[in-house]
Amino acid sequence: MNDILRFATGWFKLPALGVWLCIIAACQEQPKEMPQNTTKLILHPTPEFNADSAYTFVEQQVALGPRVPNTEPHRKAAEMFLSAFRRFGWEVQAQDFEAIAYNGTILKSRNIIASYNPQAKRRILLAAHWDTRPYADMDEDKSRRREAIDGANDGGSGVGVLLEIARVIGKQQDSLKISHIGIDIILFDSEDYGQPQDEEQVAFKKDSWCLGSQHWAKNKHREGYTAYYGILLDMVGAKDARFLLEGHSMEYAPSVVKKVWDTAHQLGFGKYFVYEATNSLIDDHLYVNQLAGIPMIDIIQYEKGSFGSFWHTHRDKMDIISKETLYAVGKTVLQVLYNEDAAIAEQ
Ligand code: AHN
Ligand code: ZN
Repeated sequence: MNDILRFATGWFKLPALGVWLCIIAACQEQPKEMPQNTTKLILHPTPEFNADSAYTFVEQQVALGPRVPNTEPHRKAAEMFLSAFRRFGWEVQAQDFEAIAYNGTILKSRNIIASYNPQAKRRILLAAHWDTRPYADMDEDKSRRREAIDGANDGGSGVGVLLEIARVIGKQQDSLKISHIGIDIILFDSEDYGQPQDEEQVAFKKDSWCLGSQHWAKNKHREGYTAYYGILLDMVGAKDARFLLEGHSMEYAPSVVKKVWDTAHQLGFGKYFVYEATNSLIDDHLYVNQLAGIPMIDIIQYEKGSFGSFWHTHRDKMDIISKETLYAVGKTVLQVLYNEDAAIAEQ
């Protein structure tokens, strides 16, 4: 009798776990309710975001070659970012560290941190990863899957938009000068060295992506650093990109998602910023949320399980980058920052 009971409960436990996993997966696919643009926002004046300039910043990165950790283009790119932020009048620092990749490779890594108004207490954090993938593991051509990709979109685009934001904010004087909030831009390194998707012999290693954000979240550049909230840009440059409501962003920072998407809609960028839920992703914002405790959202092209057909292939190069998309994202983020500065000025 006991044996039968044990057998019965044991038998029930296995499918029960499976059923739970399915429920969790199904829940993630369900659209989460979000009121669409019910709040009419005041759009405070901002300086112009120059899409040609943002595009040039992407081109300059790609021109160096793939920015894979432990390579010359990677070293050069870091120097280029440091001098660009300095030229734009931002305070800069490099956080150097050694990350250990999924396969044991030691990656000489650098998080690049630029600060505007470093003394201000109320801060907004913007971020993107700057390294590029050492593989094209999703490429159709199997013979080229172990060659590094250009990463114009994946790596280049987010950084291009953030450099342009830093440039225009840095050069303002008088009425368009941001003076109440502080802004930090972190370019995370070693995000894209995750385990290849076509490699089955290696055991799955948790947390093999996003090594730079994991390091920063555990070792902040300033003791006790925190921010009101953060916005991560990842793959924000492709033509006709659509940014959906990503699961972890909705879980940790729903009001920030609403603010950003409402702002985009009011600026006329509704075709890019779509009020539609998509599942939760492992990306730098996850570690900033979980380890650093700063609510951070992800603006990322991801829909129906896909980051775009060019993702992690050799087609991720300059010709998929659209100035219009860069503009929609850059102008939206700039508007959010200026609205935030005006809100604090009015207090
Ligand atoms: C994963 O593929 C697990 N996360 C997406 C993070 C990523 C890769 N962003 C750019 N490349
Ligand atoms: Zn990638």
